[in-house]
Amino acid sequence: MIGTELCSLLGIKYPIFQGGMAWIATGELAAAVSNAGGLGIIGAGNAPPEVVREEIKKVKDSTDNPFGVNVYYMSPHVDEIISLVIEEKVPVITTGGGNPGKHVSALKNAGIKVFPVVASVALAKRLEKLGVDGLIAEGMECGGHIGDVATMPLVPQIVRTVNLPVIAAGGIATGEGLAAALALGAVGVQMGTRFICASECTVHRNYKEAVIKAKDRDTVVTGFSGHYVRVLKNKLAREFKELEARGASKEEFEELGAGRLKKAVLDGDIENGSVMAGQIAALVNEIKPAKEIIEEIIAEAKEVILRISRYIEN
Ligand code: TUI
Repeated sequence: MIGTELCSLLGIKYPIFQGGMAWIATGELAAAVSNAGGLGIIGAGNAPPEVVREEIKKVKDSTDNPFGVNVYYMSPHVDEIISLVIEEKVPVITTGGGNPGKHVSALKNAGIKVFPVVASVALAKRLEKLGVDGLIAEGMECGGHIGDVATMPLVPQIVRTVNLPVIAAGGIATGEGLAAALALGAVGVQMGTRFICASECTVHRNYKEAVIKAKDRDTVVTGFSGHYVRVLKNKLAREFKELEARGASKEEFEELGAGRLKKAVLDGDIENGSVMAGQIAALVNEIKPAKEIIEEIIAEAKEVILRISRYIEN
């Protein structure tokens, strides 16, 4: 067993969060992860509240264990999603794509645990002052919308700056990654890419197969200043690179990107869709149930920690 203070804080068996990926992290996946002893998280993305309410219902119908919702701060529905999670008494909220500061006290008053994703030390400091319960330090190895610091330098800097539980994210999919995160001072990990390939993940099969096929250099970062997105290389990624090369405007990027994640996730169009995945995709090699993924990672991490402890000489 590997248990950390994160487990007692949230009432979960293992210190593993499943990334709240827009379109990908549905109620089915979140319920499977929570039933397996991790924290399953629904990705609200840009979805309207009625859609997210349905996903919350699916989780509540399938598990009594704690679960979360990820609120994406670039969504036009942020305020409504915050009201929804309060009304539904969702146990844990993670946030991404912006500063959730203005909602922290309302969420805390409702008894919700708040774990914002941060990609910088500056935002970590500001959010600690507002009373968040913990932070997810996300390095730029991860898939989707990214910051610009890698996990290995980001996590210990945030751990040394704040007095809060820190969860490491970005580039983690195995027990070695979990052990490394603990070594950096984190009390848990968040994994997105690995859970795309959970059997319970409802993403199109082509998307899962693209992740499984990916090798070390198969992701690329596309976008414009302040809005960078890591995806698997494909036709769409090449089109984004052409926009970058000719210094296209924010509007042109937004136009090219509109609806592309949905196209990959639901239609399985992995050439013209946005196939968001982290650099660790190369270590994701099979589709299996969330429970087996989690148990394998815990067993591997235990082995790694025991193995490296033998390097200590008396
Ligand atoms: O949010 C993510 N990753 C995501 S969201 C997403 S949905 C999407 N769909 C279509 C196109 C683009 C995105 C895909 N991947 N990760 C969490 C994250 N948050 N990474 C970076 C940040 C972040 C950025 C700025 C957090 C806070 C922040 O604050 C700026 C400030 O105000 O200081």
